[in-house]
Amino acid sequence: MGQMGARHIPQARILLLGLDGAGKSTLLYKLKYNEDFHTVPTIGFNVEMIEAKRNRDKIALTVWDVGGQTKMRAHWKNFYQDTAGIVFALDSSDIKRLDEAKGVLEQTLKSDHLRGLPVVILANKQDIEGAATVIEITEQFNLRKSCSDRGWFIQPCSALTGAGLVDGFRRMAHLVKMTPEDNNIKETVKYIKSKSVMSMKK
Ligand code: G3D
Repeated sequence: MGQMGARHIPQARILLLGLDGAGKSTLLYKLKYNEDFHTVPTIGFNVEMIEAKRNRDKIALTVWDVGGQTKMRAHWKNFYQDTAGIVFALDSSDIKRLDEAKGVLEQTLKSDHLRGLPVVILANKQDIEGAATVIEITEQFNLRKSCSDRGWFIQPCSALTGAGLVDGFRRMAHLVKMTPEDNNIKETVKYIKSKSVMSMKK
């Protein structure tokens, strides 16, 4: 699909968040070359537009990976406005950092700008032996409680093999609420140009 086509379908901005090392860049890259999804490179290597089916309609998800290092997390809130959904990537194999990820997710979901927005948790790195399962993560993160005020889903996946990725983003396409004001790519470009923090991306 060309860029021209992408302009004519509704778009939703999705923030791809998670700790550093969770696999965000890898999964965006994998999606970009996945035949099940058409993606259109937009304005930077960490923003991808994914065309997804939502019932019979097509919608475009502009997926923003704004970096997970501690210094970048402080800037996540600059991207919250106009966000329609959150994809939170986890390194399910890094058991030692699961509590840190839980804390960061909880903190993120507390933001007023993100109130009620759907969240898809990608339990990434399932290809690694000993990775926490979605059942274990659901319990450890107390997701039923912490996400009780929004649509949510936890998807096992591997950014390395690609398994589960398309399903995760399809799930998000179904969960996002589309409104007439949904930002289009021009608005998105304008927005990011106004944000100097992009230069701080790792
Ligand atoms: P980030 O963008 O969230 O910081 P990256 O994370 O995409 O840079 O991934 C961090 C490391 O995890 C990379 O390894 C990457 O190859 C690896 N990785 C990402 N997803 C998976 C996965 O599903 N399975 C496995 N086994 N590894 C994964 P390096 O060695 O380059 O640091």
